[in-house]
Amino acid sequence: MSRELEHELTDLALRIAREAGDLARVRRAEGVHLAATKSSLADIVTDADREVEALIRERLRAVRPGDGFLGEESDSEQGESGITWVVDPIDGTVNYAYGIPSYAVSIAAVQGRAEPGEWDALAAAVYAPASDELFTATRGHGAWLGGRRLSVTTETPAGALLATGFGYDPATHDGDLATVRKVMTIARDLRRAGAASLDLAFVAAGRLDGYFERGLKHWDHAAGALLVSEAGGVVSFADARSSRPMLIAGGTEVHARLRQIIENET
Ligand code: LIP
Repeated sequence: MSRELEHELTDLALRIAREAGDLARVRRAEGVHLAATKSSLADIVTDADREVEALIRERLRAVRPGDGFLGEESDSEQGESGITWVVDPIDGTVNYAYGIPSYAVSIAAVQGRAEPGEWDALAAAVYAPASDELFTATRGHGAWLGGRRLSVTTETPAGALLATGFGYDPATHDGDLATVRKVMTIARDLRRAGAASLDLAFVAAGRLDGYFERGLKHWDHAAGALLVSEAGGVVSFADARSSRPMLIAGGTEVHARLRQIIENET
C-alpha cells in the first residue's frame, strides 16, 4: 500500500464524514423519525441513519467505485480493489433519537478480509457533529483531532477513568453488569456515553483511560480502533470467537489490567 494512497483514503473519509455529519445534524434539528426496529424494540434505525449511509455510500462510489462496503444500514458489497469501507452512519443512534448530543459518523477503510483481527485498518474518520470534532488516523502516521496529535494516557494514579456500554438484548445485561462490578476494582469512575466510536476516540485523545464493551458490530469499532492504536494504545478482543466478543481498549497498562480481569472472570 503506498503511503500516498493511505493519506488519500484518510482525506476522503474526513471529507465525507464531515458532509455526512452535517446532514445528520440538520435532520436532527428537523425532527427524527423512527424507520424500523432491528434485533429488539430497543435496537432502532431512523430515517436519518438510512439517508446518511446512502450519502456516504454514494460519495465513496463516485471516487472509488471498486472498493467494498460494509455498513450498518444497507447491504454489504465485496468490491475488487481489496479495500472495504466499514461505516456506521450514525453511531449512538439511540442518543441521536432522544436528542442526546453524543453521536458520531464513523468511517474506516480496511485492507484484506473485512473481519476484525484479519483486516488491516488503513484510514479512519470519526466525526461528532454536535461538538464539531473530527478525529482522524492514518496507519503509521498517528491519530489527530484537527491539527492536534493524540496520545492515550499512560498513568492512572487515582484509578482508571473507564467507559463501557450495554447491548440491546436485556438478557445480556446481568452478565455485563457483573463484568462492570469486577472492573471497578481498578477504576476511579465509569462513563456510559452510548457511542463506541466516540468512546474509542476519547481513549485515543486521553479523555478516557480505557474502554470495554461486549457485542459491538464491526462498524461500531473499525474507525475508533485505528484511532487508539495510532495514538499509542492497544485494542484487542477477549472471547474473540464467541457471539459477543469483548472489545478492550486503552494504554498498554490499562489494557493489560482490563484484559486480565475480564479473562479471569469466568
Ligand atoms: C451503539 C454502540 C454503543 C453500544 C450501543 C450500540 P449504534 O451502536 O456505539 O457503544 O453500547 O448498544 O450498539 O447501534 O448506535 O450504531
